[in-house]
Formats: sequence, C-alpha cells, structure tokens
Amino acid sequence: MSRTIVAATAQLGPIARDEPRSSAVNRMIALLETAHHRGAELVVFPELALTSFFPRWFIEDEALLDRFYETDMPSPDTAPLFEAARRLGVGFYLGYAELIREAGATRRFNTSIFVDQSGQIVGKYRKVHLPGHFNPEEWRAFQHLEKRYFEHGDLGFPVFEAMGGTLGMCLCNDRRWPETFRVLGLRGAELVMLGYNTPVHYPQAPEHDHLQDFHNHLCMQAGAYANGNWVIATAKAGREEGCDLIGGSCIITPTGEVIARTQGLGDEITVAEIDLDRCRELRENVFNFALNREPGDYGPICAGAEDRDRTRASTIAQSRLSAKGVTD
Ligand code: ING
Repeated sequence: MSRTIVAATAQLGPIARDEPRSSAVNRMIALLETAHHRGAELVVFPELALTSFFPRWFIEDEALLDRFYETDMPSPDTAPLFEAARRLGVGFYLGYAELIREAGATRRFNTSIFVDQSGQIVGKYRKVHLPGHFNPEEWRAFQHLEKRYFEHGDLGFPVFEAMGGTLGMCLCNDRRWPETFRVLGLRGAELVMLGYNTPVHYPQAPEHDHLQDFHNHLCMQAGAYANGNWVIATAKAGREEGCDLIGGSCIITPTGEVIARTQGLGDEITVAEIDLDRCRELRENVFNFALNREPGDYGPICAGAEDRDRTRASTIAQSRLSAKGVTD
C-alpha cells in the first residue's frame, strides 16, 4: 500500500501593510477550495502568511509592532481558515508571527504550525536561522529586522507523525542551511514543508539579485536529494509595499526534481501527488545514513554551539544598548 498524498503549494501574492487578517484568510480559504477541487489533501501556505512582511520596516512603537503578531492560534480571525480546512478534509502548514507572554516576559517568534485534516495543530516550529539585522540601517532601501523582531527559535527542528508519514517544517532562511535538512532527515522527515518571503534585492550583494530564483531552488533541491525527502515550499510573492519578492513556489521529489511550480507572482495553487515511499530510493541507498555517513569526521559542523548562545546574547544586549544610545 503506497503512502501517496495529493499536495499543493498555495502561493500568496502581496499582502498590503493595512490589509486586515480577514482579507488574507479569505484569500487562503479561496486557495484551499481550489486545491481541494483539484484533489489536494495537504496545502502549504507561506511564511508570515497573515500580514505584510513587516520586518522590512523599523517599527519603534511596540504597540504598533505587536499588531503584526498572533497571541492566539486559532483566533477569531484565523478560525475560519481552520474551519474551512476541516470541512474540506485538508491538512495545512501556516506561517505566522507568534507573540506569547510567559513568566512576565513577552516573547516573539517567526512560527509555523501544521494543522491536520481534523483541524488539530499537530506540529509547531519556530524559526532558527534569523537573517537580517537588529538595528535599523539607513543605507538600505528597506530593512530586514528579523533579528530584532523575533527570538531564535527554541524548539529545534522537530518532526511529527501526520498524513500517514513523518513530517518536518522550517522557514525561509532555514532552507539555505544544509544542517536544517540534515537534522530533519536524521529524525526521519519524509516531507519538509516551508514558507518564504524572499526579496529579489539583497542589499549587501546586489550582484546576486539576478540569482535569487536559482538559489531558491538550488538549496531546496540539494536538501531534498541529500536527505531523500520531499520538499513543498511556498512563497509570499510579488511587489509587496514596493518590495519585489520572488515566487517559485514548488514541489520537489526526494531525487531533487522540481515537479510542480507556480508560474506567476500572485495567489496561485500548484498540485502534485507525492509518494512518501519514494524516500526509500535514497535513504536505503546512496544516503543510507547508518551505512554511509561518517559523523566522526564532522566535528566542526557542531563546534561552537555553546559559544553561539553566548555570542548571540551579548550581540543582542549590545544592540539594545546602542539602540538606546548607550554605548560602552
Ligand atoms: N528572507 C530571505 C531568505 O532567506 C534572504 C533573506 C534573501 C537571504 C536573499 C539571502 C538572500 O530567503 C527570509 N525571510 O528569511
């Protein structure tokens, strides 16, 4: 009995800064209906799918900033999406900005969840690799303040059982780091789902701007192949508040082949049937980890974990001080 799933990537075009969540949710429900009509049982939405990509702005007023985060999931705004998916019998991946208040502290994460066909949240992930910078930098055409607006994800790279297989998630910049796919692969992920918001223009290296679509697929095709897993990746695309974001949402086989991709930069569904058992073609042969992998020689990959945490803490502390004009 092969374990096939009809899956869809549900790309979103731009979301305006003042677009209400209900508008984004209605657009996603329309995409769910289209995907379901084409037989889909699983749908992947983008990163930060409920709002405009707000890290492109320096928002000093915390009350204004907090408006871009979800404190409840589902909430009255997002419940209609959960209800539509449950009614249609479709599981879905959703990226959003998460705000929690615990032990008197406010914590903010770039988060994704997986909701199964019964409408239950069965997987959660918080973005590990946060790109960009902490303090606003005037020289940039737009900011990329993920290091300011989100904490380093504290859940690692978990996998979970759903849809008859072992699934994993990541978010945007995570896909550029081979370690993301390798950790998920070592934990048995057969399908990695991810969303992304990727500007065409990369201010520190504009000479790479024309390569963004190539790099997007390069890193995910490599991750799929080197770990023998499926990848479904979904963009928030198009010119969003004056910033051009790439599209290229796609479905990639464990052999590294893009078998489905979006054509445009707007709201668009692409569907393909994935067979989770095809992972074995790689996992039992060229990427048989137990037989062929040599972790004894990989030391430098994990060296510095403890230093990293210290460095991260002091970097952020220093940045907060300099932001307040307090420099040592
Ligand atoms: N965005 C981008 C990404 O990793 C980026 C940041 C753009 C990095 C272009 C390198 C090149 O796709 C997010 N949100 O991580």
